[in-house]
Amino acid sequence: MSVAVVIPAKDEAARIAATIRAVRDASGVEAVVVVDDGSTDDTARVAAAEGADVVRHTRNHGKADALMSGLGRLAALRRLGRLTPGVAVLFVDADLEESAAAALALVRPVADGTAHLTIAVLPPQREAGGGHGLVVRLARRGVEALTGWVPTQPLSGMRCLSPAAVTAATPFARGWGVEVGMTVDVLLAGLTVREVPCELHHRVTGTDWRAQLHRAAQLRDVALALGVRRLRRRRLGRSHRQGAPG
Ligand SMILES: Nc1nc2c(ncn2[C@@H]2O[C@H](COP(=O)(O)OP(=O)(O)O)[C@@H](O)[C@H]2O)c(=O)[nH]1
Ligand SMILES: [Mg+2]
Repeated sequence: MSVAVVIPAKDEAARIAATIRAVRDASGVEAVVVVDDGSTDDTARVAAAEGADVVRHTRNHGKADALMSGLGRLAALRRLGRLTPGVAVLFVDADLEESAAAALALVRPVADGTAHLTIAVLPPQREAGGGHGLVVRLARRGVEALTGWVPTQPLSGMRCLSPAAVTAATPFARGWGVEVGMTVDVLLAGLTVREVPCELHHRVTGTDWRAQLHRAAQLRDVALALGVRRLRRRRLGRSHRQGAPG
């Protein structure tokens, strides 16, 4: 049940150590890569001190690029013989702290071949807040319209992918569109997606201006990821019709 963990992180110095510790010593975890996406705090140093393999972006590129950089590092580790070819990849947010261990439940269905992509479904969170309901609804309806499948938590970032799912899902949709784009691309490639309840707890986005900015950026990136895929499908439909024998 081998897996390589990729953790995207921006200004998570206060939480990253606990998150890394929660996954690093679990059986089957061959690598923990933290992608520090232009943090202005100590995230990279703390992550390295916990034994993670740290990739640094000198400036902020967004979550999708961070995950792509993580996959790049895994490819390099594979070439160096430090990672078993064909291992599953587990994406884990940096703000889960001790609860991150629960994300390892995503690995088994991928490792035993019953799913190509597993997605964590989180329980109600301890802190009040959240409330990006608008983006969640847009994402859910968008995925349903394109694939027929209705995700419970379409923006959930904890995901385990088989090598085939990685191929189908890359290059990722930009920024915060990465999760929605990934779900659609993996399903449209004919691969199996499964949701798995996981006892995960993360920092809940509040309601201050920073949180509002986060939601606006999420809304933009999710809408873009869906729009691009709708356009692609339309173009594909057109070329099929043109190619069809008359
Ligand atoms: N790469 C990257 N990761 C980010 C950025 N902002 C947040 N993250 C990370 O992405 C994950 C999810 O972000 P978070 O703020 O918790 O969003 P939420 O869970 O949707 O409210 C966490 O691991 C963050 O550290 C960013 O600009 N770039
Ligand atoms: Mg979070």
